[in-house]
Amino acid sequence: MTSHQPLDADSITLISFFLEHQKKIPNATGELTQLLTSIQTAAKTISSAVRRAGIIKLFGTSGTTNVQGEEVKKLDVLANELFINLLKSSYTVSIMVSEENETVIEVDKERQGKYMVAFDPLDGSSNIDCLVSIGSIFAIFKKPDNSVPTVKDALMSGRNVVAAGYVLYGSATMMVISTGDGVHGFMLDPTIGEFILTEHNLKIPKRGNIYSINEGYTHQWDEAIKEYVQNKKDPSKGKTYNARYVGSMVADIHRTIKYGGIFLYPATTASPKGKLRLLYECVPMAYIVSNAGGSASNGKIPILDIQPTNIHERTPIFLGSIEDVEEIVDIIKKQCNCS
Ligand code: AHM
Ligand code: MG
Repeated sequence: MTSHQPLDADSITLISFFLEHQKKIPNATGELTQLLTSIQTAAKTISSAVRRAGIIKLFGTSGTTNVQGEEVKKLDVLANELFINLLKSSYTVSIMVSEENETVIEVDKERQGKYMVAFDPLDGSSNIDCLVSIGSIFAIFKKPDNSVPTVKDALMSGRNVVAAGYVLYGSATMMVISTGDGVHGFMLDPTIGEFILTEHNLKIPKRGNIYSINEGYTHQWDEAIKEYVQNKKDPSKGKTYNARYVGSMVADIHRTIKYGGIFLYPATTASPKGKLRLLYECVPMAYIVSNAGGSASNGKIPILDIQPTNIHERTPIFLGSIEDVEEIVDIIKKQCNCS
């Protein structure tokens, strides 16, 4: 097949896929499909900016720091503005939470809809300038009622997610989405600017042979994490695992879904609650991985059961193949004598 070969006439685009899904839901209004259309426009635009960043002078820092005290990159700013503006003009969202904004973002009354969206517009910023994969992550929640949106509406647990997904700007751009009915991957065909269904009903292997963690922090881990990672390198403790760590959550999770294994970002002495944020990094990934047959835990309870108390709350996370996650959770429970 050459790059100029036309698509199969029966290719399914992301929007046609969700229109079909919407048809199956009685009383569906089409608002969710409208919202996903806006997210895919943001994703296409960010993908184009990422691919051309070196040429159009989008590498480097914007000169500011965000609420987390992290240096903000020019691409972070662009991606954030795209998400916010496109979601506002979708007329489906009342309130948003972004990694880049200290407080919740409210939509003007006349443009409000029934959804709350939490997103990390561009995750893995430290990988931007060296051309390593980066991504966008989002979770969509339904507001419980039509009341004026408040910060409380943004503090929903993962059990209230109606759809979540991520976009990987890797060797190709891929959007992976779940609305609770399987996990599906759509690859961006740059020749026509459409996301095409290429991975229907992704399933994560029950066990893998890859562990993914920043081992530079070994000295900062609890004993349970040290024991688990040590076991994966010790042939006397069973089959040894391969180590893979991109340092971009979206890339590390996408590989974990495709090949199996485990991704770990535990508490460290420097970050006692872990680094990754619950609402817009951990919950969407936990939702996707759980819907693909894997699991995600903070070491004690499922990530999806955590009730947030702060929009930028962090949590330790262990996520991936069901048996691999069970193994680390058992070691954590054994070491803390919790049941
Ligand atoms: P960011 O939101 O500032 O980009 O940071 C999140 C990223 C994740 O993509 C990745 O899993 C993690 O930070 C890597 O952190 P570390 O460099 O501590 O291993
Ligand atoms: Mg992030």
